[in-house]
Amino acid sequence: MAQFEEVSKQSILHPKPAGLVLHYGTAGFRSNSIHLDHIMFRMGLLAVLRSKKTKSTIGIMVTADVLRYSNVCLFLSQMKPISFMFICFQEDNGSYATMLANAEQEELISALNEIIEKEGIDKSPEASVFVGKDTRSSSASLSQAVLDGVHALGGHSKDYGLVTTPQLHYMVCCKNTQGKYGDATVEGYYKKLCQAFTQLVGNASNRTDDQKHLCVDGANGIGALKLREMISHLNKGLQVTIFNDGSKGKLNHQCGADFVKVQQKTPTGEVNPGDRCCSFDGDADRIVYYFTDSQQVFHLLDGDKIATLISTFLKELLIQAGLNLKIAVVQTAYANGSSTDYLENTMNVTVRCTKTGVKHLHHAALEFDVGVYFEANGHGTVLFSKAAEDKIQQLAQDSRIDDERKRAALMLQSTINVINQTVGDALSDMLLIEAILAIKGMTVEQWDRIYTDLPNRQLKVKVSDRRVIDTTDAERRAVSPAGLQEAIDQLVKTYRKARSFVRPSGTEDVVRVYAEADTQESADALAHEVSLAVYRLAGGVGDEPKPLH
Ligand code: NG1
Repeated sequence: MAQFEEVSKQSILHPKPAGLVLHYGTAGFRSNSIHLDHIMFRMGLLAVLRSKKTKSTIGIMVTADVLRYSNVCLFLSQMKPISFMFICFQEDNGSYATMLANAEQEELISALNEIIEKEGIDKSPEASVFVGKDTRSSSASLSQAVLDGVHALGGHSKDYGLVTTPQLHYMVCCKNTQGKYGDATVEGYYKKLCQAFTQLVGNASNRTDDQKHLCVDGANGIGALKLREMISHLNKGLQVTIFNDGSKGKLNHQCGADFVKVQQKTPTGEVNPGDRCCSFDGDADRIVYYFTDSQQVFHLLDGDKIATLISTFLKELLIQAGLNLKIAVVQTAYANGSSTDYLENTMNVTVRCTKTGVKHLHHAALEFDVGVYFEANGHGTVLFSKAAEDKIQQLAQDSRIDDERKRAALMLQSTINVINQTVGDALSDMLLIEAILAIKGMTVEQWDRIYTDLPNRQLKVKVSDRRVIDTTDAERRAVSPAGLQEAIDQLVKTYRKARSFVRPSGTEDVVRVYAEADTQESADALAHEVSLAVYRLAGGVGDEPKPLH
């Protein structure tokens, strides 16, 4: 077949280093960019096959949210609410991608044929692939490799150039819904979100300039660039000071959502006491808020606090609108115990816990009329079922209802439009949070006081093979190696209000340890003791973990 000849010819220009084996992890392939050229080319090929099979547009994003790595995410944001993020073929969970990525040069065509046969792919439909990239220096050549792969197999491509990961998800969704979700352009994205934001804050009376002011740490990444573009569509409805905007500092270095969440401190840059601040991550799909008080004490408002604010707001609106829709919050084991307790026992909201990784949260959220999902690190969004959207739409157009119900229905409608339902999106989440604070007339301090986080600590342990750790119960219990869970249970018993779990990271070669307890000293001590147990029972390498204090 002529196309396979082209693939063979082109693949020589994107050679696989012999013997290199990479796995498709929590959010795509991750490695140093020098190892990724052949992967990018081959994911271009796979996207063409996926597009032919589903008769839809596929998105490929060349990005990473942590320093050092580049990764490639493949996704299909199809008819909402079916958004298959990061999954190459619906059921295979990345195994075709892994097979294709690791096929030696001479095995590539037979690997492609195997996928075509197994999936019964009809080669005749046209294939369409959207490609985006972030600001890191390796992204330009890597995204070219993706485009080469798409073209080698005869696919059509649209190169969006520099965009955030959530923006590309939005484009793909718009294309696959024939424009029902919005215009598949960056301009269309800004218009949709900003119009909805402006309508929402129209419900906030007497908003002062102070309340409109927000300091944004752009993590020296693509988010800073795109936020600057978006501001012009906001008609001064939000006054943003951007720092770590990429003009000097390095991507994610001493800044960004992950730094702020894990280090529990402010990023590099001038932040005044009381300023309402937020940090994006490198590819702008996560956001956390924070402020320092007059005593210089740092207060973090992470994904759990964000989920609480949003779900409370939505629940109140649903009640005001008289709509009987099932709302739930989806979290992971990393959610602070206080947030789960508050949601379940004070807000009476259903809470679900899933494995780490947004694909798990996203799918769990689809089971509800309104599914609010957030990882504690600030990665999340809200999903509305088709039935819920229809009911809200009908109510908003119903001329027989009273003013309060009408207002609530219209606000729900604008809320749906400000949210990027395809994936967690720092820009969209920021607009929603700002609108909620404005409507409720709530300061960041008041938001913080909704509940008090249990002190917690996250640590990493290096082991020779992190796969020796196997978990169950949404990663809250370790089933192997033998004796580890018993050791954790014993340690947890020695602290008050304590909880701890361990799991192998899906993105780094480490085991992650999480602990929370009634005081920071106890959380730190427990995290250290559990790290030691991991080190001793799961094949730790290097020096033994040292106490934090
Ligand atoms: P791993 O490395 O599997 O823990 C991390 C984050 C996830 C998710 C992915 C993808 C934590 C504890 N883990 O996964 O929540 O965001 O990266 O970026 O924050």
